[in-house]
Amino acid sequence: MAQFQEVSKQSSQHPKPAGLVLQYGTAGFRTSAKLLYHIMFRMGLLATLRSKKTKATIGVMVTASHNPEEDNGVKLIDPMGEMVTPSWEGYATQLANAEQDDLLNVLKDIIEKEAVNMSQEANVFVGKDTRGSSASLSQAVLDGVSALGGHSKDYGLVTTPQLHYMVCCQNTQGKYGEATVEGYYRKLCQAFIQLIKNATNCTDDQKHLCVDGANGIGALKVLEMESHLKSELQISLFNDGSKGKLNHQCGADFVKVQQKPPTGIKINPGERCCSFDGDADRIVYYYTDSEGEFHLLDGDKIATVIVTFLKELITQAGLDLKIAVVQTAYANGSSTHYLEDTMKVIVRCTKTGVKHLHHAAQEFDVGVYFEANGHGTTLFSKAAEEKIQQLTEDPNTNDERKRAARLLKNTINVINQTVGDAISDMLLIEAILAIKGMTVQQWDAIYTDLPNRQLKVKVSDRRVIDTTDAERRAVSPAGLQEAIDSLVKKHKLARSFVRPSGTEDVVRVYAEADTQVVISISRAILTFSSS
Ligand code: G16
Repeated sequence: MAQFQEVSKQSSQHPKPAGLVLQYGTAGFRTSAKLLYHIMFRMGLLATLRSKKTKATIGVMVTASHNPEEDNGVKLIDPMGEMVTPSWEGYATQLANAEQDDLLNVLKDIIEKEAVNMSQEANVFVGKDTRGSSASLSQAVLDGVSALGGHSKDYGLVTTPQLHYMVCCQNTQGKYGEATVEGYYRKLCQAFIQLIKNATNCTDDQKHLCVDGANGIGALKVLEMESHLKSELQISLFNDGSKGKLNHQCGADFVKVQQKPPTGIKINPGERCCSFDGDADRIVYYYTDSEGEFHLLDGDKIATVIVTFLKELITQAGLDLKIAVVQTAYANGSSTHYLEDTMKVIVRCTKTGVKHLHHAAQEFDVGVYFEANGHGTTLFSKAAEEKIQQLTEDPNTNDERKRAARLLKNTINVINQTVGDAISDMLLIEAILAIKGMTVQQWDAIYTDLPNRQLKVKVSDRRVIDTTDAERRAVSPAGLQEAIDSLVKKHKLARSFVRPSGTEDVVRVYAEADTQVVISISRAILTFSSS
């Protein structure tokens, strides 16, 4: 077959370093950029097969998100804009690790197992972040697509969630929106402007936000979007990439893990600020008080304010919709208690990785999912969207119910339901705070976080750690969980766990308790883990 000859020829230009083994991790492949050329070419091949199989457009995003500038990576996007299905993650790993002379066999094996019709057309959307290596790596993806005779559309520099959005728009024949970056801004900003009309007495302070762009793609895209906001949100942009290094001492991951403001930002006491990560799929908020103390409003607080807003509107609209919040083991214990005991909403816990949270959230009429690190969004079932739409059109509905339904409709339109999206989340939170007339301090005061720490430990092989119970307990190596339990039981409200990262070559250690003693727990575990 001519296509296979082309694959053979082109793959020799993107050779695999012999012996290199990589896994499709939490969000795709991720490692030092120089080791990724063969992976990119092969993911171009795989995306083409997936497109033929699903008869739909597939997305390939070249990014290493929160990782340092020297790394890169790739995320595969399925037809509805969600992360690629787990069985194809397995194929991705097989294809990535096939030695050069075995590549065609592995490829043919996937074609056979999935009964892929090779004469079916294939379409792949490709995007990239601002890393120096992204241009040549995304070219390798495009080469892979063309080697198997697929069509590609190169969106160039886009945020990861923008590419997810484009894929969904394309495969819904425009029902979800227009598959262009301009179309994305128009849809989100029009909905934001409609929402903000419900904010009476909105002061200039309320309309102002400091944004840390992590020196990445999110900064470029915020600038691009600004004119669509018609001054309803005034953004002071920091870490815009003009001088600083990507994710270095800035961005959502730095702020969340270090629990301090990024460098490169000038914050006045009380001022509302947020940080994006390197591909703008995560966001965290923060402020400093008059004493200079730093206050972080992470993914848990974001989920809480969103679910509060939605629950109020759903009640006002008189709708019977099942709402849930999906979290991971990293969720602060105070947030889970508040959501379950005070808000009385269903809370689910899944493994780390938005793909897991996304699927859990799909089981509800309204599923708000957020990782503590600020990665998340809200999903509405088709039935919920239809009920809301009907209510906006119902001539027999009273004004209060209609207003609530309209607010819900615009809320749905400001949200990117395909994946966590820093820009969309930012617009939603800004609208909620403005409508509720809520300051960042009032939002922060909804509940008080338990003191917590997250550390990274370098070990020779992180895969020796295996976990269960949504990563809350370690099953190997022997003795590790017992060591954690004996430390945890000495402290009030204490909780701790370890898990291997799926994006970095480290083990993550998390601990929380009612006092700063968590630091000693996490240090002790750190000592155990690295020995
Ligand atoms: C990715 C995933 C997130 C996950 C994070 C860290 O985020 O999309 O769901 O929380 O990695 O994962 P891990 O702890 O396994 O390293 P991003 O923003 O880096 O793509």
